[in-house]
Parts: sequence; C-alpha cells; structure tokens
Amino acid sequence: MTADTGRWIRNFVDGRFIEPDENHSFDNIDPATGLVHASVHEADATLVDRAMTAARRALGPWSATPVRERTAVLRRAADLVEERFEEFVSAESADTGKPVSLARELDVARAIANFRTFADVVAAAGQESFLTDLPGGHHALNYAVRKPLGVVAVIVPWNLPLLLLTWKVAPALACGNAVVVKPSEETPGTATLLAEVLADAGLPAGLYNVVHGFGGGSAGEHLTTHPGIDGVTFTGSSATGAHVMRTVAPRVRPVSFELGGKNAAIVFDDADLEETLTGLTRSVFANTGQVCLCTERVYVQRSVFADIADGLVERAHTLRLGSPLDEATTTGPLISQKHREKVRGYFELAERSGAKILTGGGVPDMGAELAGGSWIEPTLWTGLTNKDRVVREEIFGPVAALIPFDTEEEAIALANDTDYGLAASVWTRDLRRGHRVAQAMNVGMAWVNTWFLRDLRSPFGGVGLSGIGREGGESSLHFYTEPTNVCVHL
Ligand code: NAD
Ligand code: 6OD
Repeated sequence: MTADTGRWIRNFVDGRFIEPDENHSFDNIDPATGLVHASVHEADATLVDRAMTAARRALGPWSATPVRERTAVLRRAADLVEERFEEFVSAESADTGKPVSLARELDVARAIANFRTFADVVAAAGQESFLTDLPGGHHALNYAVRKPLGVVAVIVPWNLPLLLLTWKVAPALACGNAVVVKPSEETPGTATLLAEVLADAGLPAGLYNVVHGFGGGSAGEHLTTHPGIDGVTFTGSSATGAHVMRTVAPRVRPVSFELGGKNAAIVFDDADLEETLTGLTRSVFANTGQVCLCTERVYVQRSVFADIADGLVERAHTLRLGSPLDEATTTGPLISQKHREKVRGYFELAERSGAKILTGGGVPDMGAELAGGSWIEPTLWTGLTNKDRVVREEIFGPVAALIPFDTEEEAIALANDTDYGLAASVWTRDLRRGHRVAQAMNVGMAWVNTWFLRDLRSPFGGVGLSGIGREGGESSLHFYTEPTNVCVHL
C-alpha cells in the first residue's frame, strides 16, 4: 500500500487512497524555503461523507474484535513506523520545517511510544465494580461495561502533527472506535503515511480515514457538521475549539479539547542555575516556540533576575537556525508566512508597549536558499507586565517576556493571572516549595525542575481557554469509551 504518487498527497477512505482531483487541491509549502513540495487533494463534503459511512460500517466488527487482537494491530503499527523511521522523519520535517534531529527525537519516537503505550493501557484496563449493601443483608453487584464511543472525528494542528495524531488515534482504535482524521492543511504528510502503515499492520478498511483540507467551508467543517460523528477530539487554537464546540453543541456530542496556552515558568533564587537555564531554553525555544506547552512568561525572583536574563540570552545565541536537513540545526522556521506575520505583529506590539529587547526581535538573514522561508529570530523581552497584551495572548513563537517578582505569593498570583491554564514549570532546589507552588498553579500540567517530561499514562489537558477534558492513560480510556452500568440484585 503506498500513498506517494510523487506530487500528490491523497485522501484515504475505506482502506484505499482516492484518486486526486486537480480542481480540488491546494499547495503544500516547505516552510524552510517557501517552495511548493506537493499538492494536496482537498476532500469535499461527499468524500467526507464516504469516510463517515465507511467508518460506521467498520465500527461494529472492530468493536467486537477481542482487545488482544486490536492491540496487536497497534503494536505492529509501532514496529512498522520504526522500520520506516527515516521516511516519517523526512515527511514530518518537510511539512513543518522542523530539524530532522527534532523530528527523530520527539515526533516519530513519540508516535511509536503512543502506539505501544496505549496498546498496554487498553490491554490492562479493568472495569469499575461495586458490591452494594442493601437492607436485610441483601446485596447488589454494580459493574460498568465500557463500550467504544463510536465514530470519532480527530482534528489536529500543524506543530506536532504525527505526535498529536497518534496520541488520539492509538487509544481510539485500541478502545474499538473508528476514526476520521483531519490533519492540518499545513501538514498533511505523516497522517497520510500512517494510513499505509495501519493498513499494512492489518487494520481493517474503514477504521482509519484521512480527509484533507481547511476548516470553515472545507473538510474540517464537513466533518464537524456531519450528523454521524459520535465524538470529537480536537487539538488546536482556543478560538477554533470554541467554534467546533458551537458546531457540535446541537447534537450534544462529547468533545475533548486540547487548546492554546500562555504558560508560565517561575524561577526561585535557590534554583540550580545551569539546570534551570537548560530547561528554560528548551521550554521557550523548542520547535521554534511552537509547542502548546512552551513558556512565554518567565517570572524570576529579583535577586537572580540578571543571571537568568544574561544566561538565557547567551543560550539563545547558541541556537542554530538553518536547513532542517542539517544535523547541526537546532531551530527551524515558523510554520508559514501567515504565522510569521502574526508573530511579527507581537514584536511590534512589544516595542510599542515599552519592552526592552534582550535578543532577537526581527527576521534573520538566512541566505538565498532559505530566503523564502518563514524564519524568525528567537526573542526575549524585559520591561513588560501582566497588563500587556504580549504577556496575555498566546504568540506561539520562540519568544518570552522575563518579569521579576519578590515573594512566592506574588509569583503564584502572577503566573495564575491568565485566561489560559495549560502548563507551568517551577524551578527551585526547595522541594517542599516546588510541590506547593506546582499544586497552586491553575493548570492541567505543572513541572518542577523540568519541562515536557511525559509519562503517557498521566492526564494531559488544560483549564480555562486551554481546553476541556483530559487524555492520556485512563483519561483516554474514559474519553474514547462510554460506560453502561449494570446493576444486578443478588
Ligand atoms: P487551528 O485551531 O487553526 O487549527 C487546528 C485544526 O483545526 C486544523 O486541522 C484546522 O484545519 C482545523 N480547523 C480550523 N477551523 C476549523 C473549523 N471551523 N472546523 C473544523 N476544523 C477546523 O490551530 P493551529 O494553528 O493549527 O495550531 C496552533 C494552535 O494549536 C495553538 O493555539 C496551540 O496552542 C494549539 N495547540 C494546543 C495543544 C494542546 O495540547 N493543548 C497542542 C498543540 C497545539
Ligand atoms: O505530549 C503530549 O501528549 C501532548 N499532547 C503534547 C502537546 C503538545 C502541544 O503542542
């Protein structure tokens, strides 16, 4: 089974790739060069409907398939991604512009881990049961039977395309669901390659369908307005999440939303300087700041403010922007020119708000070959406060504002002063304080002396504008299944 016809990235419906239509296509741009590297077939409403029909048909037999057989397919898929590792790395890097080293270490490695972990989690899952005491020495047995949610719409963004897709598809399939996935229009490649892998792993036709396109008026809207969806799992911006929620509200479907963030780091004066600077550098600049968990607000205790600011600037200068194919490159471009314009808008706003630019603030000269790419300089500011829009709104680029604080209470108040609530990190050698402050963070995930260290069995998600619900481990089991409680009078 192969997806690659050279120029075309095709839709995958009911176990086969669909012949592309020249009149319904869009360009796939390499963010590092600005050059078109493929054409993508845009799915229309009819094709989305075919995908939904195929998924519905495949659902019954799959949900009745023993769990060990379903999870065996996931394990084979993990093995096949491993066999085709470099192909996935190239496809992910070409779509996103991220360095191949990062795609290897993060995206493709995590796709494999997602399949294996959720195979383990679902294979080991039990069910809730309660022995209920009744008057007169009688009892009742309550037990909950978990059934698949059904046909699940999976909508993902462009920043970690394969990681986020497999994070949803693996548990959904293991739990006995069928999926129709809509990758981001910017990054259609690896979702399409995954169709080959899942078919080769023995996944029956109709259980994994890929429809390409945009949001409104395109595949995203066709999918979310389809009457056949039983649930939606969505990762993307808060604004789109809210829109999708309104779309599915009349049909009262379950949603899982992993949305934007404006994440804080709190650095206390007793923190290990080297460890903190290494962690902060990753958390601000990883994937060119395009990770929902990235830190854009760094609160630093006043006595170490200068050390942290100087150290971060020094480390920002060691980042190596360059061709994603160069093994020495640490930092790729932003995803698109459109996104770069948004980030540059915040650069201007920061200056108008009186920010002092410690480093960056512009567009780098990348030489003729990369001149058409959406490159941006890693940027650090001081002189801003929580009142400034730059400190309140998600920018989603390699940027952070450094803000001083004096007391623990002040740091907690500053970090929690946001409409978002995805992630935070706390840097201190005082572990009691680390636990205390991490627990006080109004977020879904808080780290102490580290960042983006993930155990896939732990709950992941956000509060406020950062989302609804949790996925990961048992939380995924809960989202991708519906319990029927059976009460037996013994
Ligand atoms: P986006 O919201 O623009 O798009 C996300 C997906 O939704 C894309 O596939 C897009 O085509 C689709 N979409 C857009 N409009 C739609 C509509 N009307 N109906 C159905 N689908 C629609 O987000 P993006 O720019 O691709 O990604 C960046 C955002 O994602 C950032 O805000 C980032 O914080 C967030 N994000 C969050 C997490 C998390 O786990 N919380 C992870 C990654 C990214
Ligand atoms: O690590 C994960 O499971 C996850 N969902 C990461 C999301 C990162 C956002 O860009």
